[in-house]
Amino acid sequence: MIERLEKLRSDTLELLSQLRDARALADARTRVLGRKGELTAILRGLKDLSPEDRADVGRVANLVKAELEKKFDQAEQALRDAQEQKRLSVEFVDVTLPGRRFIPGRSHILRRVTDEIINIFAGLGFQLAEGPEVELDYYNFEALNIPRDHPARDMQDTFYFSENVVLRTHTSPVQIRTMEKQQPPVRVICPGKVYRRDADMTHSPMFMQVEGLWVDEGIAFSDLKGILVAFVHEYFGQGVELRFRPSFFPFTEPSAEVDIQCVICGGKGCRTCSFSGWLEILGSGMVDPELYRFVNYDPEKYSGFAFGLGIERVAMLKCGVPDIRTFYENDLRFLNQF
Ligand code: 2NM
Repeated sequence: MIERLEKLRSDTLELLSQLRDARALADARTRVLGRKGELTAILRGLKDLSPEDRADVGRVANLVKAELEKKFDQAEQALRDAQEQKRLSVEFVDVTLPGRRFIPGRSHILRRVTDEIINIFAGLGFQLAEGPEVELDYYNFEALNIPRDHPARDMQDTFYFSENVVLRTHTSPVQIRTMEKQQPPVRVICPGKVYRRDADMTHSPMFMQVEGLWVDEGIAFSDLKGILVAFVHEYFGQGVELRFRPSFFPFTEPSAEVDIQCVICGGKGCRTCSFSGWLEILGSGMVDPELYRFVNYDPEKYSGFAFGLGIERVAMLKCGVPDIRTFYENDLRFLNQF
């Protein structure tokens, strides 16, 4: 028995001096010290020996077991140390390398133009109002005085989810919803994405609008003029002239389109303004009293004005961008110019 133990000890130590691999080491440990291992088998066999032999062999067996366990631990540790040394000799930190540059994000130019416009109207007492882009036909058309068979629907063809659910063609439905919820005074500014069946250099099937609405007792066309002049002077410059041209919208009467002196040539005439000196930037008008029926306002008591402008158009004019699609392509070489 003692000899068997001695042989197992020397064989195992010999094996340990050769093993260089963690897997082989773990396997060897199981073969010797595991539940079905050789040493474990010897220890189990102690019960068949005479009491004297059992004491001697048991003492030696326990010594061998303790020694081998310690040697396995050391061999495993040595292997881990060697691997760590190898890793450190291959991987190293070059403290002279420059750091990785952190490029902070920034707002998209359309976001910034929108914020600038909202801020100017906030300064004129307008509150921000927002609403759904997927809208009921009722809010997008019917309540804006555009019935199903009205020819004005042709110019605002849109994307239909069903007969009664559309992608909004303007943010006016937000204003209808606002008026539905509260009696005058109402003074709101409504920015957001809108959708139309349209696509060329200056039109996109999805674009952004800002619309404004002010309804109260005694609001007149002069108030509309005052507010829009204040806005244009603040946004495009104090000296910029405005021109109001009669126009038509189904939801306003009278209606006016607003031109400003060309920001590119200052009114002398250039390609951007088609050599007219003027740029069309806004639609506006006095809210048609017919609309007040839909929102339960008293048309004898209240009057108001509304206006709408396209964000992309304003951004294109301010930044000299010729093609609307470049706003949506997410090319940072383009966007970082502004
Ligand atoms: C425009 C032009 C003229 C407008 C009208 C309304 C509402 F909800 F009060 F009826 N919101 N926006 C309006 C009026 C919009 O955009 C060119």
